[in-house]
Amino acid sequence: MQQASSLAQVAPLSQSSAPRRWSVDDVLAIYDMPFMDLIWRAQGVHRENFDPNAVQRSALLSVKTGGCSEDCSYCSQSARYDTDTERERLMPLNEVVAAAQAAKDKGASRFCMGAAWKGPKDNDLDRVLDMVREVKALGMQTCVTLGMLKEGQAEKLKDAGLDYYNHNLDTDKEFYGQVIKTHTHDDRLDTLEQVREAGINVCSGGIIGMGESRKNRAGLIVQLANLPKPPESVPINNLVPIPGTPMADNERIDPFEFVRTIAAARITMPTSWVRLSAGRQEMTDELQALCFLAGANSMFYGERLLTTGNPDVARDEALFARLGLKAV
Ligand code: SAM
Ligand code: DTB
Ligand code: SF4
Repeated sequence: MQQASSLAQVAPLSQSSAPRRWSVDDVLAIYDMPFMDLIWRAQGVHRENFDPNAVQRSALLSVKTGGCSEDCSYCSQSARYDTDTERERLMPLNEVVAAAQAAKDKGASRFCMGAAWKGPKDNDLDRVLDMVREVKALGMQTCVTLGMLKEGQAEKLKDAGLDYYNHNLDTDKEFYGQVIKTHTHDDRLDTLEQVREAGINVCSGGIIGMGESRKNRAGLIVQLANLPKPPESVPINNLVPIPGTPMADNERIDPFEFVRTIAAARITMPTSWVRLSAGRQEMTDELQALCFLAGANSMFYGERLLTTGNPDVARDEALFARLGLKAV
């Protein structure tokens, strides 16, 4: 691996107030920094913009599981792969509200509801709008991830009180076609634009460990950071290999490469919340601490992600106590 011999070789932070545009080479130079220099720089950017000891916690609930028409190669919920995930209908409103209340009681500040759809049909969206209204009424921030939106749907979500819409670019434009063939990277960008125009906060990130190159990872970071306005929230997922999917036997990525990706997101998107997302269950507490040091300041909280596990609340509470972190 080629390493930058001094900090001076890496593009300096922009002094002007205009958002800076990053090139893939800029971000590759960040990735190439000696690890200690990289962490130092990322932590510096982090401290200029955030309380370094505060971590935001979102709970996740799959409100409609499995049977998805799309072919995303990493996903347990695609109808095209023979996985252990059972198909389920859209959950009743009262069960969703009860789950949100339980998450709030355990200390989550945001409730994120996910649906295995290419995109919502209008009558399904109406039911999700009720969920957003009721979860909001509990005093929680609301987030949904429903796939691609048609015109007018983002406005309806905004009117219902939605705070965040999650829609990941997943990987860079170049690698995207090797992961997903049923829709395009541009389709994802279209939905992000609709969400932005409706005045909803954008949550968009990607997955590391799908067989992409470092250049692809840098490309993803550049595409997120160079959006007209960077996402307010940037989830960085470590692939959870799902038996039955084409990525079931993917080689695990070097944990330091994952930390470098977090640092690259922090440096290029200084005011965004960077979320240490899927894959946390398999990480040691020490690796998670390194991710926080590299600028991650948000996480999924509660024992389940959508269809896979997440560290239980007791483990996370102990981690917060050991590191002196506070939840926001
Ligand atoms: N269907 C909607 C969509 O694709 O936008 C929402 C749900 S989808 C499961 C949400 C995100 O979860 C994906 O974009 C992907 O980034 C992440 N994800 C899904 N399966 C994953 C896995 N096995 N490992 C890591 N991240 C995963
Ligand atoms: C995101 O970036 N990660 C979350 C959330 N947004 C919706 C989903 C992770 C899913 C991990 C695999 C699963 O549980 O099915
Ligand atoms: Fe469907 Fe979303 Fe899974 Fe793709 S990631 S198969 S769109 S649920």
